[in-house]
Amino acid sequence: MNFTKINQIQNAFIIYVNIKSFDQRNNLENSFDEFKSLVLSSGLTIKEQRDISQNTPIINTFLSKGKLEDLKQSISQDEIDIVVINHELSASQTRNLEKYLNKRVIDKTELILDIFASRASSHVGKLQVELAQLKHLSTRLIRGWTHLERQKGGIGLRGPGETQLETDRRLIGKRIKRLNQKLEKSHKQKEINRYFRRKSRNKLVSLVGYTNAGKTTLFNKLTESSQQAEDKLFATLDSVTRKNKDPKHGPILFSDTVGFISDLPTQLIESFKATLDELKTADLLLHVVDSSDVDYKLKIKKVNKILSDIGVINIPQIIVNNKCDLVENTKLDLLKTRRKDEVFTSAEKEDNFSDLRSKLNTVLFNGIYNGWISMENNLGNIRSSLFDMGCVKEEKISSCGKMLIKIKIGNDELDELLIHKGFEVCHDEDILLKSNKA
Ligand SMILES: Nc1nc2c(ncn2[C@@H]2O[C@H](COP(=O)(O)OP(=O)(O)OP(=O)(O)O)[C@@H](O)[C@H]2O)c(=O)[nH]1
Ligand SMILES: [Mg+2]
Repeated sequence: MNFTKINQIQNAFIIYVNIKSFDQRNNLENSFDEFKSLVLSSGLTIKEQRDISQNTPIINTFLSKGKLEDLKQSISQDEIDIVVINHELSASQTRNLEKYLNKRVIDKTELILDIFASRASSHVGKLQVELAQLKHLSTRLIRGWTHLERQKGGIGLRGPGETQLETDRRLIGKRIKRLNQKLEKSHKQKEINRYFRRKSRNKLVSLVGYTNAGKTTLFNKLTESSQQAEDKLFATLDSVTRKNKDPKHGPILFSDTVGFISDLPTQLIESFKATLDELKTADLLLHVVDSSDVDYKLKIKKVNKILSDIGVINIPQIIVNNKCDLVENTKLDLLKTRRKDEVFTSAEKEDNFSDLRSKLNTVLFNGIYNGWISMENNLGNIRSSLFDMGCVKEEKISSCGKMLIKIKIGNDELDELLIHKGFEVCHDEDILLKSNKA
């Protein structure tokens, strides 16, 4: 199904509305800037902008009559192609505003959906975005339908326009069903991948955080990957999982995910459910924060709220204060003394990665054992799983024919293996003795 792309239209008049009756504590200090970044990310040019304040939203038009009148005078009919508002509008509010201003009007939801549509590159990503767009569209059609039905006096008086609406609704319903079926298949594949991961005993660490915090930059450094990291909102849409490349870590898989934003459209959350569901299976979340951002505290709360809304609860989290290279040293020192559990880094400059590594190893593995073990020969299956986990560093045979293996493994995992009869920890001196005799 084709959607009209808003970035084909060039000049935007953007309206930032501060509604005083809304909880002001929930308002980001830089929310006007964030709104402008969103508009620019969609490909539009900001021709004019208005920052207005209003006590409450008006049911029919969202904006008050006085404000609307003022806007109508300001919007140049020749230069402006589209009007963008930083709130979610109902279908009828959009329609009424369009009629009044004689311009196409889009709200924040439509703007974000469009950015997602332009960024989606994988097959699954594209399906998920189309599903979100259709769900959004279907709520509008339903509202449009009831509106017309009421106007014309109900059943029996349906005109040709209404029949078209009915057809549209049926086609949309059919397409939504089909998309859900296709996505179901890819969910199954994900479940299989999860099963094999658990079997391989690799730990899964998911990078989460507000959009543009630096998740992909950190992910690339940890896994020696080259995913696209950009100074753009929603640069990443598809989650990617790769093995850690640093020998100082235990067996870990890192997963880069889509960034969050305040008021993420519910249709998107629903459609990206499978991708987001993966977060529930993570052993640890690295919550990446842009520490140079004035709103970082509120953004941490917003990310945690979305995580709890999608059921990602009780998963250990390490806050990674990123972009520390942009923070003043005295401020940074103060923060570091106050928040000892958190990591302070610059993903770009690879600052302080040793602290990140040691915290990861402590949380995931209760520290790391790096040394020799000995095993009876009947424990060949444990030997092969140690190889599968990538834990084995060296291997020898002892004088009495036992397997001697140098491993690097989490202490928790080691404790589990020590339950097996014939599996023992050896000291380096024992190894020299035992293997010298061999
Ligand atoms: N100065 C500085 N810039 C950084 C750092 N880490 C990331 N950046 C920049 O911040 C911008 C966003 O980085 P990304 O890694 O794409 O951010 P993200 O969290 O993956 O963003 P989304 O995928 O949109 O959610 C890019 O321009 C990076 O170069 C850092 O430590 N210091
Ligand atoms: Mg990213």
